[in-house]
Amino acid sequence: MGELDSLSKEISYALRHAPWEYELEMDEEGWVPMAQLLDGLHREAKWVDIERADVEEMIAQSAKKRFEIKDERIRAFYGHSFPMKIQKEEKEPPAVLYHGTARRFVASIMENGLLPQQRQYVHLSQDLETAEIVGKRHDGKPCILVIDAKRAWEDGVKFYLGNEKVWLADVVLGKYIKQM
Ligand code: HQG
Repeated sequence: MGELDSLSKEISYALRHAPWEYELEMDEEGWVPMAQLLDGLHREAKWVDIERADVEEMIAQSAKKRFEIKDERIRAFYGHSFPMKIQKEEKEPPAVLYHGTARRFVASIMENGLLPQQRQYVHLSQDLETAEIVGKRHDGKPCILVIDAKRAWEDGVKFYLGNEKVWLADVVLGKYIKQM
């Protein structure tokens, strides 16, 4: 793993899973002061020289859009797992969304719906290619599920914006899901 990938993993861990380990004060939208994040990272020998410019370079080089910097603050777009639920912007979804998953999870998903599991939200993909990449993390031959987001939205299911390729939802029932 390259240095920038390693930095992305570390910051994902800090902003999505364990902000307290880095003494971060996070607001309800997941923002933390950049200076606090850098201070937290500097306590580890590996990251003692890390500067804002390195974080910016990591974000620019990454294939996935995981973080956002605005003025003096940084946040993760999605993926959070700690108990304090991050408030996401509610938005009308595209008519169809996708979810790539393991074949072994499909029966349970069709019966119980897509559940957030360890995370705060269910993660959905804007396009097939993204769903394929997400699914491959769980299964070499992932199953792609097609979500009738239009019907779910019309029925009052809430969707939230992650980044332009990742959408979030609380739970998606099996009646809105078809296997490709
Ligand atoms: C499955 C990565 C059984 C669900 C990715 C998934 C994404 C069920 C797994 C982001 C279920 C959770 C999130 C049910 C859901 N029964 N299994 N009822 N409901 N599942 O990793 O969506 O690289 O928490 O299908 O690219 O795979 O970290 O979620 O397989 O955008 O930036 O439970 O994380 O982004 O797995 O991935 P995950 P995900 P990063």
